[in-house]
Amino acid sequence: MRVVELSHRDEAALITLNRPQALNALSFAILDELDAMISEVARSGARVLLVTGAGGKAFCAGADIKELRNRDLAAQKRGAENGQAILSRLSTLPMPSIAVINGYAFGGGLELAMACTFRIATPHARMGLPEIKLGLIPGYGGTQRLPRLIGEARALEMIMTGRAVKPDEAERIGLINRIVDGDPIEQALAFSREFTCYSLPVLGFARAAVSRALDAPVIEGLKIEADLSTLAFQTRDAEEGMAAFQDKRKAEFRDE
Ligand code: CO8
Repeated sequence: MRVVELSHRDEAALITLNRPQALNALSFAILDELDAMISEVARSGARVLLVTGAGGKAFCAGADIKELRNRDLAAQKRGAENGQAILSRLSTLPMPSIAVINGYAFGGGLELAMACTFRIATPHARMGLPEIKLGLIPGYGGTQRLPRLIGEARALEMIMTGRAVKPDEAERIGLINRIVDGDPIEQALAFSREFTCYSLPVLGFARAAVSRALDAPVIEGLKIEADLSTLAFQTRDAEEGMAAFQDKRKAEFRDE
């Protein structure tokens, strides 16, 4: 049995962290496999990626704390940079992604979820960055992605207290997009169909514009938006979308 499994459902690729006995904690072996799976998803024809955890109790309880001990500082730095690079590859995949948070998402687990385009959570999910309780701070992107999602004050509160939030608070502060009842994978697929019906490259321009704009002063962000919206006009899908509007019919996008 692999510690990370890749399967496909309709147009979706599904990555499942499969180490439930350790609450799907991110061992170095899991991270390596996750990296390989992300490359496989990039090459696949999938139009959305779902990421979840096996076992029903945890999405992912974070970095494997037992492995982090007794390593020299150079190895710790390489480890943080490697984890960051893997999650950045996930966030810049050609297709959007949804973290299906079906239990605990702590530390590196929440950082993994935050690298996805969207996050949905089941009612029993709990989310937090508890590194401070270990004498650590987040190292897989949490200090950078959390304030972008929920703002500086709330991010500092979560990071400095290590407090876990429940789904209703997570939804209110913008950490997750929605709370889902019933089969979370079915719910994620239903959510994904709200945007996979549109042009994949144009969705990519939208994601790139929003993520670049968050890193840049507004004046540069506006230039990026002008460039990327012009690129959208170059697609056949834009031609089709506007023609379909005028012809009063449903557009048939072909991702080109
Ligand atoms: N690492 C290793 N093992 C873990 C982890 C983890 N993060 N989380 C749970 N486990 C293991 C437990 O040790 C236990 O194994 P065993 O039965 O062999 O002792 C098994 O999973 C089940 O866990 P619990 O018995 O603790 O289950 P509970 O239901 O009682 O509690 C909790 C669930 C609350 C989730 C609890 O397990 C917990 O607090 N886990 C740790 C959460 C945490 O602190 N996560 C942050 C880790 S640090 C991090 O992510 C930093 C990332 C950046 C690193 C950059 C440097 C390279």
